Formats: sequence, structure tokens, C-alpha cells
Amino acid sequence: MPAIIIDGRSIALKVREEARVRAAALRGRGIIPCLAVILVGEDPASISYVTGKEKALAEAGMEGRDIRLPESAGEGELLSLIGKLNEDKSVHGILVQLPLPPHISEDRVITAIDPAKDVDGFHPVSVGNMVLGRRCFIPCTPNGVLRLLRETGINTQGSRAVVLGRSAIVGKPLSILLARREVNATVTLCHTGTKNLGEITRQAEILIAACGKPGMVSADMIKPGAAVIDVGVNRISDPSKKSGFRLAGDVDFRAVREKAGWITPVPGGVGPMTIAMLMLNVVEAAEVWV
Ligand code: BQF
Repeated sequence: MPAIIIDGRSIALKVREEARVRAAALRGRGIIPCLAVILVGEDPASISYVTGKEKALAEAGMEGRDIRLPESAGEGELLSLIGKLNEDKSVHGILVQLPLPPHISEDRVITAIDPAKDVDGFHPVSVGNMVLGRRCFIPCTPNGVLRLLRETGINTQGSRAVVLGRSAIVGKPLSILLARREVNATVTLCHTGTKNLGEITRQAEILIAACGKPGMVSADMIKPGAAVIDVGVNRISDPSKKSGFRLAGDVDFRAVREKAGWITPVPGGVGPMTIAMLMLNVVEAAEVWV
């Protein structure tokens, strides 16, 4: 029997509805949750991500303060903008769309954000709090993966979870979150230095692909019945499309769906959950002030 295809869009809509209800309660007390979204330059993928975030904010009854800087903007300019937004009481969250142009240090920019407004959860203070299991903003994509597993009823307790990819935004935080007591998976983090990858992935009841290599996860790497979560969002050039590209995940979907128990599609799997979890973090940032 082929895998159950997890509908990330519908689970994301449910989460966004929860954010809308909480935002409406704040509005009744005179607070409109506000996220400042900063985009530097004109990378088409970044523009589409920012547009999607602003649309979701509007639909949840929240404010998106759209700030666009030219590609030529200097690091100092961005740092002073963040300083002003940190002081602005009407701004609850600050999001800098990544990647930044190469002449700007992402590290210095992220570190300049007030951790109380760090709804992406990328600030070193947020990362530290996350590792320690303290209350903090959890990065949206890892949190979206956890929510997807929970909403789908996939057992994590005592399960073997294998994460492919050690990025600071997905693989590394996700491996830590999966090992939390309330999730209780036994986690293996694989990366470009991993030997005998297939031997390891074939033990996974939960396999998370976040390696950024389109179609890298093949059917022979899957334990029959496993939950396969595809975090990959790779743009593949496709002249037959109006946009000139299609999205492909890190998983060979057609082959793996025949062997897995659950699988997330790309698009329509983890991506929409990322946006939904961002909406929860923004409403949470505003609730702190109530
Ligand atoms: C979908 C991102 C790499 C680098 C920087 C929905 C998104 C993507 C896909 C989205 C991503 C990826 C975001 C789908 C935000 C996820 O339907 O499958 C939504 O907007 N994402 C980002 O802001 O920066 C990135 C990937």
C-alpha cells in the first residue's frame, strides 16, 4: 500500500486559524500584532517567501510592516534599522529574510535583533534557550515539522528519527527538538561526512530530509512504513512552467511513496507549516505585552 500523503496545507490552515483567533483576542484589547519584515535585494525566491508571509499575516488580522532595502544597502544601515525596530513598541516581531547579500554578515544582523522580537528563533540567545528547553521562540520550520508529526498522529515516543542535514535553521535545531523528553525520539543526525548513509536511514521510523539535494532520498534508503518528511525546497528550472521553474524536494517522491507509511509532498508539505508556525510566534510575541 502506498504512503499516506500528509496535507501540509490543510494542517497549516488550522494552525493559522488558531493564530487568527489569538490575534483577534489581542485586537479586542487594543493590540495589533505586528511583524516587521525586512528584505534586502530582489532575489525572486526571497520576494515570494516575503509575499507569502505578508499575505498570511493579513489573513490572520496582523500587521506586516514591509521594509525593502536595495541590494546595495550596507550592513550599518541594516543594523541601525534593526536598532530602531527594537525600540519601537508597536513592533512585536522582527524578521530579516535570509539569505542576505554576501557583503552583509547574517550573524551580526541576527544578533542585533532583540531576542524578545526574534520570531525566527535564530538569535544566539534563542538557540541557547531552545537547547536548554527554556521558553523561547522555536525556529518555524523545525516547529512546523513537529506539529505536522503530532497532527498526523505519527508516534515519536521511542521512535528512531534520522535527520539528514545539519543546517542551523533546520537540521541542527530539529535534531535537538526531536530528542526532547515530550517527543522522545532517538535521534541520529547525518551530514556530508556520514558513511553508509543508507544503513542508517533504513533504521529510521521517522526520516527528515533537509539536505538541499533534490531527489537525494531514494526508495532503497527507506524502512518500509516509515514517516518521510521532506523539508527540501529546490527550484528546478522548467521551461514548460509559466514561472520557469518547479519545486522539488530532497526526496524522490514517486518512488518513496510506494514504500513509506507517510510522506510529505513538495510543494504543500512542510513549506506551508513554516509560515503557519511563524504566525503563532508573532502572536506569541505580541501576547507577552498583555
Ligand atoms: C510550499 C526558504 C530556503 C532558503 C530560504 C510554502 C514556503 C515554501 C514552500 C515558504 C523558505 C522555504 C522560506 C511552500 C519560507 C519555506 O507550498 O511547499 C511556503 O515560504 N518558505 C524562507 O523564508 O526562506 C527560505 C528556503
